[in-house]
Amino acid sequence: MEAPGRVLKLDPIRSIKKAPVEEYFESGHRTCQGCLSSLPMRLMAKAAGPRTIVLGSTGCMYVANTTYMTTPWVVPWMHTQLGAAGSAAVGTAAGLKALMRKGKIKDEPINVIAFCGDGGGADMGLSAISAALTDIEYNLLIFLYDNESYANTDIQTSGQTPWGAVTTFSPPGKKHRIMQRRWKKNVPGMLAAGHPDTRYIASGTPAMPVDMMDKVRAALRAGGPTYIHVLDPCPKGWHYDPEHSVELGKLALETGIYPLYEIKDGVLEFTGITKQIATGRRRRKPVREYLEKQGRFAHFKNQDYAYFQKKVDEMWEQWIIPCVVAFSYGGPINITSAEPKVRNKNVERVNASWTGEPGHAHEEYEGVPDAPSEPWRDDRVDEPRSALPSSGQ
Ligand SMILES: Cc1ncc(C[n+]2csc(CCOP(=O)(O)OP(=O)(O)O)c2C)c(N)n1
Ligand code: SF4
Repeated sequence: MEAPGRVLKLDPIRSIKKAPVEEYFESGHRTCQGCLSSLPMRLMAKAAGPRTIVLGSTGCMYVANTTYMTTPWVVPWMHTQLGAAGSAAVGTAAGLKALMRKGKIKDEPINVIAFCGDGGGADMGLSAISAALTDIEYNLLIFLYDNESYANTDIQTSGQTPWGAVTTFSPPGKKHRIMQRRWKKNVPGMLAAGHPDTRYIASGTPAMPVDMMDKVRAALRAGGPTYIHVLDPCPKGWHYDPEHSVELGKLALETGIYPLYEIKDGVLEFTGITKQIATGRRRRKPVREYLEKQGRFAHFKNQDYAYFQKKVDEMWEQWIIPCVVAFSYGGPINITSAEPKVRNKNVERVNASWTGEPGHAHEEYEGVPDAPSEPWRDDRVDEPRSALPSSGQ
């Protein structure tokens, strides 16, 4: 399918040597040491190049990047209201198109990228992103950087905060060890399922920079409204030493908690470490390896690790497309035994490479009691917590 308008010629970035050396998100910002939300800004701008307009929703990536009279942005950048990434992207793309049609500016392809945090994109701005993804006549990319909290306003719980994590809104207390009882929303899966005309939706992480930059270019080449979700470890909110940011991003993939994939014209393909797991070439690590490196899970007991593991195992073993589409087969129509034409093409594609042996880590948990279905029903602790876990900062 052709892009709805002209798009810039952006070659795939398959290795770090293919990445441009020029920077369009420079030094001069004030993000925390080890911030893996500023790295995707840098990589995204590098991949998109100079003919790009960036719009930024309120959050760490706005506030820390706009100290009075300074900014790290080399490309044109504009602040947009929290929750308005989708609307700002459509408005800008439509405005550019109108100005070009009227001959007021040169008619040329220009990338429009609107970024937002998980608070701005997965919660407040979700409806505007959804609307933007149905406006198929405009070329734009919505880039959600997910640090799993409202970080800028002191680490509040968002729809992307993992189950059980400590935030300022969910501290473990005398009566309840687990205060954040919601499982993380599956935003890219939800957007892909509900917006079949969107030509490109992907997940990434700056811990895998080549994969992430390649996906930015693929989205911009595809044209139309597109969406990329990136997982960004945040030393301040996740309570770990900043030197471990990249390691944590990789562990999120290696444990299978966060999958990497792209959906091009409705066809899904896993990428990187997730592809290796899905095709049986790599075993998933126990989720405990990822969780226990972060102070926000320091209050976890064995039953909490076991519950988390159980939920991730379910994602891999019971979802119609592992880790992506949260339905299982069942009901009056038995899809597994139906003719292939009844299935959707994504399922066909995945089944072709899916071994059914995800290599999950049950055996690593021998001796741990079975995870209760709702562990917080029995989560009383005797002692009050004296302090938040050490952050190493
Ligand atoms: C409508 C509105 N409500 C609240 C705020 C206060 N506010 C500023 S940044 C922010 C958190 C944004 O969180 P997120 O989008 O996840 O980005 P992060 O800070 O994590 O980078 C909030 C609540 C605001 N600016 N506008
Ligand atoms: S609070 Fe987190 S997301 Fe915000 S600047 Fe610091 S490390 Fe980055």
